[in-house]
Amino acid sequence: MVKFGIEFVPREAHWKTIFYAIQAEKRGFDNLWITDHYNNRNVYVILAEAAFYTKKIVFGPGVTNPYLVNPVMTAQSMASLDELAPGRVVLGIGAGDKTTLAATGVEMRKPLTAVVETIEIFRRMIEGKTVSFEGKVFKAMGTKFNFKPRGQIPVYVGAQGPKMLKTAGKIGDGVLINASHPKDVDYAVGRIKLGVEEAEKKLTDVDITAYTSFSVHKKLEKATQAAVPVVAFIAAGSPNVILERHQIDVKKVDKIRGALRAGDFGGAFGSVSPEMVEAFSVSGTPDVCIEQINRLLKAGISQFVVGSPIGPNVRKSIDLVSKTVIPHFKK
Ligand code: F42
Repeated sequence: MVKFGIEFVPREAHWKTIFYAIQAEKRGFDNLWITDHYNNRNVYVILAEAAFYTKKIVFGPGVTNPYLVNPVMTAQSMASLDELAPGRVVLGIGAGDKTTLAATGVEMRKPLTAVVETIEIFRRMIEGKTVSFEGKVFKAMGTKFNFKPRGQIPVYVGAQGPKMLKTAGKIGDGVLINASHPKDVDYAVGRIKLGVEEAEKKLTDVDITAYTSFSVHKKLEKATQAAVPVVAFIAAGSPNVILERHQIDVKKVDKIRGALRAGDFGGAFGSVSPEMVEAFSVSGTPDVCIEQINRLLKAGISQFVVGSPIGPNVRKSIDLVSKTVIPHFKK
């Protein structure tokens, strides 16, 4: 049965995120993902609070990166979190968001290698081993915890590029695909499959997760309107190959890119077309969302993540998803 996850960007006060997390758990969500960017609230502070205020939801960073947080510190944070909520934590790790990383001046060197090495160090530390590791990006020279970690923690890899997707299939317990459209998920699953085969695993051994931009409201117009700002940023950040996959005019997206660079948000959002909303979000009435989720299920996902903006009113939209969308798939 498909799992439902929910993503929160902790740019709001901690108690608001936790309020929504409690609501999501009560309303039947299986997974809680908190994004990690230096310019929002700290992901582990929010997750620690979530550990105390929730009982069964599975949660973790979605996703942290190896550049701002060294692999041993990721292992330490996750092992500590696992003591607060035994067996309920999962690690989401990715290369890191280029734009926010650029602002810190930290160089994003060999992102694929960095993610692979992080997972290697992470897993060994979590198993309580003394880690001696000499990678191309990271080193661990006899690192070991002064406490006994509880043991294995599943690792989900945030991936978009062809190599990262394949690697995620090969070494990940799950993959977080940043996509909302079956065309993109189809492509991703094809790449993940290659990695799964290389590791002699089954596709069902990997939790294939669509990390979507989602917006639901009883009125279609209100749902899609709420998705527009997020879609503008996704379209602007999409490589041209993805725009071409959706037959979106690159010139129109260049206009959005220019407006965003100039700080003209009105102009940027005003240039978002219905095709862009279709390509880069799951948005609409509950029935429309159900239809779109069905298409993603056919493309091969096992977890659907309700991501930003969730809807014009987050609290009401969580309720609406829980009353209409989740029961459709979990009856
Ligand atoms: N990023 C954040 O910073 N915070 C978040 O909360 C967050 C959430 C999130 C959720 C789901 C998801 O899928 C992604 C998310 N991201 C988040 C973004 C994530 O951190 C990455 O930026 C995003 O997934 C894009 O990365 P990518 O998978 O496309 O990989 C990039 C870096 C890439 O270039 N991949 C190439 C590929 O083909 O997949 C591989 C490049 C390669 O092989 N490099 C070589 C190597 O060894 O690393 C080196 C080549 C050389 O230069 O020598």
